[in-house]
Amino acid sequence: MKNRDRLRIAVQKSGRLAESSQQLLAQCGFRFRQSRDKLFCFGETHAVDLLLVRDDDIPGLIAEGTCDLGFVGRNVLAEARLAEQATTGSSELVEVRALGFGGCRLSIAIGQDETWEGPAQLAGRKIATSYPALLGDYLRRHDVQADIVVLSGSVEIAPKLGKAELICDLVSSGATLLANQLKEAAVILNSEAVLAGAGLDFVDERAPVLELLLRRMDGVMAVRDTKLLLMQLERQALAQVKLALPKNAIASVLSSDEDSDELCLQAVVRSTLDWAELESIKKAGARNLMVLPVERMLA
Ligand code: PRT
Ligand code: ZN
Repeated sequence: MKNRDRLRIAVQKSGRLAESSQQLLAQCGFRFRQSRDKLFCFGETHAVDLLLVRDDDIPGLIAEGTCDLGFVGRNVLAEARLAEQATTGSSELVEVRALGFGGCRLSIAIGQDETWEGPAQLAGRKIATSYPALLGDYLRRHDVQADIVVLSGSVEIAPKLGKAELICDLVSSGATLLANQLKEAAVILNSEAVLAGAGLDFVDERAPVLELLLRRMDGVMAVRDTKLLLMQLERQALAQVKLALPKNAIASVLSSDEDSDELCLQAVVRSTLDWAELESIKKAGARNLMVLPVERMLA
């Protein structure tokens, strides 16, 4: 492994993952200055630089050592990993963290009139996809032989064009399938954006920066759905109010005057809170309930 004093991360230049990836880095306290050609971002706050590229190039850049890490869909990473394993016998590409955005599924879709009875139904049929390694792996695992037609884009119109009978493509809302008279039959892979890497046991200056990045990312992700609940209540209502809080809430009583009957209660809640839940807390005796977003947490 080449020694380097700055960590280099590949990020999608534009597309579905671009904004959320950069936003996550900003939430971690990393600031960058973009080069004039907009392909490189120099880290101003830490020894971390970004390379802005097409998402399909990210696993290759990591595998060859040009970048140490990358923000990429699990679908792209898993496909590249399987393809590398098929050609070289192994792959060092790994998923370091799941990032909780860019969620979608890689699924097999069939005609709307067809009934799905299981993978055996795929035998001998033509399936169009941009993910031949993942589809091939699925077919092998189910002991089914089918004809994979590799397309780089517009997979959903392949059946209409007569290029294939079925498709295996990314689905999120399902609207694209519906518009093309197709329906989701089987999920091959549940995907989201991930932090990808390879051989991350650095012995140079990248080691402490990587540790800092991961620690801060974990901190940001841990509080993503966390809310801080503040409320006032009378001491005698405390037990009832605590019972009305969500099960995972961590509650503490804030009171400047130990003898006072008027208390302030704070609760850290690791889930979203809907109106009905707030109303039942109020009914139990809480007043002036406030729900505040939590930006950071250092455990
Ligand atoms: O230019 P570059 O090569 O970098 O970008 P790209 O066009 O190849 O990728 P991009 O930006 O479209 O997607 C990047 C990543 O976002 C994917 O690899 C997935 O991990 C993730 N993602 C999440 C999706 C979707 N949701 C998604 N819905 N990627 C693609 N789609 C497409 C899908 O291919 C289909 O055409 O959206 C359509 C289906 O959407 P629904 O909502 O109609 O089901
Ligand atoms: Zn792409």
